[in-house]
Amino acid sequence: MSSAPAADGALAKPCGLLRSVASPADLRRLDADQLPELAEEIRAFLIEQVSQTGGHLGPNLGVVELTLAIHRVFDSPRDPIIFDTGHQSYVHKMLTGRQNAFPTLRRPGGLSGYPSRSESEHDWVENSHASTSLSYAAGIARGLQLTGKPGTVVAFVGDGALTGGMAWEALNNIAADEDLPLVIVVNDNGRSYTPTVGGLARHLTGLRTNPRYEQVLGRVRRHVSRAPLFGRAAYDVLHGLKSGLKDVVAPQTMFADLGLKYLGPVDGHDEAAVERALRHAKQFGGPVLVHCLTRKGNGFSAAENHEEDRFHAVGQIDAKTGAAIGGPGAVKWTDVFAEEILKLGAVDERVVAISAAMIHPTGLNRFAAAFPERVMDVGIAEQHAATSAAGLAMAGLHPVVAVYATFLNRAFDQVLMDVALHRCGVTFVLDRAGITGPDGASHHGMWDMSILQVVPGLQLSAPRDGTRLRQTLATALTIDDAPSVIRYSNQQVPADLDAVASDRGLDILLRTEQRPRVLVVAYGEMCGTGVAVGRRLSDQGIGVTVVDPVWALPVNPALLELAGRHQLVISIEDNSVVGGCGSRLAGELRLAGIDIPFREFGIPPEFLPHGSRAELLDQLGLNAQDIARFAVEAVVRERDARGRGVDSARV
Ligand SMILES: Cc1ncc(C[n+]2csc(CCOP(=O)(O)OP(=O)(O)O)c2C)c(N)n1
Repeated sequence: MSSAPAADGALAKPCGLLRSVASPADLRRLDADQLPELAEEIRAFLIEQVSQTGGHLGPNLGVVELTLAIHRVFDSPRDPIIFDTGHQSYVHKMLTGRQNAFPTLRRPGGLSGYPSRSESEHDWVENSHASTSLSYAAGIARGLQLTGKPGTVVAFVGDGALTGGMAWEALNNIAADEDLPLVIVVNDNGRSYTPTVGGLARHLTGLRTNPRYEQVLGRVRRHVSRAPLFGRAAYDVLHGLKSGLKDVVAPQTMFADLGLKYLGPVDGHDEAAVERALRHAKQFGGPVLVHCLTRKGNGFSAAENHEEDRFHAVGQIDAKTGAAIGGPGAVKWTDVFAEEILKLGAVDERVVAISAAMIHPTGLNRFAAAFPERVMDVGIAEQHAATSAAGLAMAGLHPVVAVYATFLNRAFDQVLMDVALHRCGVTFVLDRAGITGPDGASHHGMWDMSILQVVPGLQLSAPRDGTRLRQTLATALTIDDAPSVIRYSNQQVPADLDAVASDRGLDILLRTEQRPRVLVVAYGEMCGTGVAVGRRLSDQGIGVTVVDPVWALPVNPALLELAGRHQLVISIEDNSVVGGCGSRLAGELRLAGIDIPFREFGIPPEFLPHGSRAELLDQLGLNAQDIARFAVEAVVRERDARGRGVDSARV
């Protein structure tokens, strides 16, 4: 594996103890009484750096002591540490030789905002879709056993990520394997973005808030730290004591009833206490769950007091006050949706909204404030969100499921079988579609239009501007016998782009006076690029029509007919070019016997790195200049061929 990216420009300058820690081995050499000072330096460093680059500040401030303890007790990378989601791995990065690269965090070519296998051998998993850590960890632990390798696997998982179905499937499986060398560290801060919801959250809160339990646990900890016992014996003492306590002070049977060994709750900001618990867990030799209580944003009052999300993710902020730098941002697609769903919901009581732990980021917060009883936060559970939406539709409501485009991948089968097969009127609103920017490969929303093509009856629109978003959302809420999908990016909403004509549901955005030769079909936000391509062609004397299909699915027969009147069709979308809207249209034309040269422009089927949307689109040639150049060359080639009496290019 290669090393961390070189920091271009300013290097972060860690000071004091932090400077002396370039690896977990350096950390282990420190005396225990030096650790509080180190923790303080780490927090100061995080605040200074992330306030400039933006990133997941609150989660990382909350896991400083946990991460220190894990790296002192376990021997990474021999003991693999798997971070669930991975947004809370900054401290781990700092302890594994990457402090200097922090000024490049989330910048093109710079340090990733998640673990990254190309950055460090200490990073095993870089998928930032939540709730996977226990499954990865179970697999690696079994793999170590089967291949006779030493090592204990650590799965580091938040209470939010524990609400996901995959986590429960893994727990069920792990509990059945008594010898699995696996320690599950639950980082319970009571929050996902907002407070974690559901029965599990209620159960954990019960443990967290029972003062008597905490007092007694203090005594348990002291007892255990003096106990001259190791491995299972030590665990049994601890567990025996706890079992005796639990019925008296706080019913804690859930994990134990599942068959999992449970240690906790431990104060996650008491490094020594966490270290002790982890050593016991490691010695036990089988799967143990260590329940640690932390505060998101700990040590930065602006974060600790931030009601909305404890600085889960910030842009640039003032490092002292936490105030956002730069005034209120421009209007984004999310803002338009937030306003419109509120309006539509006010006049239509059938409208209910479902969020998978992301009420604020998807813009459902205003609707939730106005109609609290009509909003369901189901936790990080996209699959359940989709199928429960089908249930709501069966009960006569019109659910709107608002998720990030990339996370809909999780719920593909539910959209297909539970919603579409049952002809349920559910609207899926996909935010962060297309290239999302600094969150990298697993966050780019470039798969949805491909996977949704195969869903029978599904209707999909990628609106090109705010007005079209309002219109298509209103239409979607009237579709009561099929899934409907609206998708848009995380960008500023572009200025309205009015049609010059409309044709049976198609919006014609540009039509030149010359005989139309080239048809540009543009989807969603790429309509702006489509019109720019059209202008360039027109400037070269090439007749062109630019069309926004408005509803990409089902394919409008009028679009096939329009295409048939041109000699070259170009499609532009910010989705994978494989199986996307362009490829679907090309297939439909072929099926209809309309034989026209067709070129799809979209994102190649690659995992794209982090970077700004504009830069990445440019690198991929998804800009007016490159697309227009292709079209002009194709037309010129055809003219030349015709001049030579050849009929091959046919453009
Ligand atoms: C499948 C999926 N859905 C949604 C998200 C968006 N998301 C990122 S972090 C997060 C909350 C995580 O909460 P928790 O695991 O408790 O970690 P914390 O941030 O509180 O440390 C969510 C919902 C995601 N990463 N993956």
